[in-house]
Amino acid sequence: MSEQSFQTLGEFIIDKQEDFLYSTGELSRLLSAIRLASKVVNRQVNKAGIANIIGKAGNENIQGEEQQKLDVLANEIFIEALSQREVVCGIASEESDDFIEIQASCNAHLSKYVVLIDPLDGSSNIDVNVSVGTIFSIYRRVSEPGTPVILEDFLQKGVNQIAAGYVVYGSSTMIVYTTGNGVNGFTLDPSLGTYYLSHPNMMFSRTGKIYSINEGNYIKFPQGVKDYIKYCQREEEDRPYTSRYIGSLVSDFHRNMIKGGIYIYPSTSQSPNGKLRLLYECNPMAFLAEQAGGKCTDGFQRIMEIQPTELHQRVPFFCGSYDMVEKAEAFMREAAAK
Ligand code: P6P
Repeated sequence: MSEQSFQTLGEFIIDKQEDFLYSTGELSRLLSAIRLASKVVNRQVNKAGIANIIGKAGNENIQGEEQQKLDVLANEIFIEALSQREVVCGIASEESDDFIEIQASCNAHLSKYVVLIDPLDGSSNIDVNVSVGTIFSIYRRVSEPGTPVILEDFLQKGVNQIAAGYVVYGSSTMIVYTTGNGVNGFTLDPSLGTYYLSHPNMMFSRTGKIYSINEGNYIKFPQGVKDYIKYCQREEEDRPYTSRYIGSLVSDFHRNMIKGGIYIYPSTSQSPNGKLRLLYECNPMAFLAEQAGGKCTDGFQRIMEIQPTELHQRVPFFCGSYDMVEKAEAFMREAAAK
């Protein structure tokens, strides 16, 4: 890569600061904190195999999932980086039972942003060297500056997001994010520790030929999902489609945004609300998807219109190329009408 031909993430953040009328630079500092933390996590992920931090931390998170050592470490790294910038008054994380009020300094409680984060999504893939990711979502607090942060600051609809994005720790490490003016992707040059703008104005194709779902759960799926899977597999028109499932949301989403496709994690007979968490997985990915011309629903309604009621609530998730999500929804509505 000829560095001089690409803008760095730092320069991009500053350039885009003007997009925010009367921007005080707080969001820029917040995004820079995420950028720094991602580099530290990237280093840990890349050496996990030799640094004896692979494997389980010996305890469970609120999801009842075995916490991988890197999960715990990534959570600490992002919380530390965000706390030090005095631009975040509260953080909610998949790895922390309750939200965290930032008391780093007397100024933190005056800051206007809260961050919701899945610090290391897909972490069960770490031991088998498959890509993992960080997902983040940023809101303005709804409570008064200077007062303690409250649960309602976090239980906001996805349409209120100020920014959202992910880090994918894959064959290369990338940050992909939006502040509501399109989606841009930045690739890390590890030799310099610098992210460069490599994927400007990322867009989903209107349709695609990749469907991404854990078909091992087929027997537990709602009828509409079963019908859609059979539709994808029929030899008609531009089908059968290709099935691709990495088992890491960030990686499956990223591939679909580049190649076109749909990712589905539906409700099942065992998990009526599916597996993915609304606040720090589905809403940020939905913001990115819509900003990239895609669509994101729970099979019936727009994900970003769902009013959250609990910090770790789950929702069914259909996300990707607009026409593919529309088609899957049509099967869901048809099955529900029977
Ligand atoms: P399953 C990882 O645990 C995750 O939250 C997503 O990253 C991924 O897409 C999904 O769960 C995989 O779940 O049940 O198919 O293994």
